[in-house]
Amino acid sequence: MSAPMATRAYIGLGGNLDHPDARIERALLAFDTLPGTRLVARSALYRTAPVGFVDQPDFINAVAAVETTLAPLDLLHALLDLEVDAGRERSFRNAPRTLDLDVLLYGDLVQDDPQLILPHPRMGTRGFVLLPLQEISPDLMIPGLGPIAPLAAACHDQGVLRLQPSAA
Ligand code: PH2
Ligand code: MG
Ligand code: MG
Repeated sequence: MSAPMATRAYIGLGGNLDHPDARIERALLAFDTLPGTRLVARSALYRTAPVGFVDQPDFINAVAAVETTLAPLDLLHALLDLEVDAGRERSFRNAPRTLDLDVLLYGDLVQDDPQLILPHPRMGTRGFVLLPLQEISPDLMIPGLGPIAPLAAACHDQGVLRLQPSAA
């Protein structure tokens, strides 16, 4: 029997409460434990100024690429389960959080499903997404938005700092 087709999906990781750097590293390892899913690339960690609700601590952000046979909504729900495992509580929009896992892209899929809009509707202007995404996929074409390079170049004043990997 042939293996089911895998799709490359990009996932944004972020958090700003209770050791977000360790939580992000743990989530990256957990992607390999999801059914039909393996991590194929990850960015460095970035320290980023909060966007939206600004009166909160800086975030740690990263972006990962996975190959997955999960359908888009199944991937979303698996990620939401990992958020719950990490102690995520939802109080208000853009509130501080332990771990946020967003499906940014699922192959070339463009969809308006209110449960999961793809590409992620705010990714085209957010340096905390675009700069780590460009690190792992510099030639990426974002459906509906075009090449990543000019979008990322427009975000260099957003307070996004690439952190050096710490020595083990
Ligand atoms: N996530 C948000 C809103 N604002 N700002 C930064 N720097 N990083 C985030 O991950 C982030 C944010 C909503 O999910
Ligand atoms: Mg988010
Ligand atoms: Mg989210």
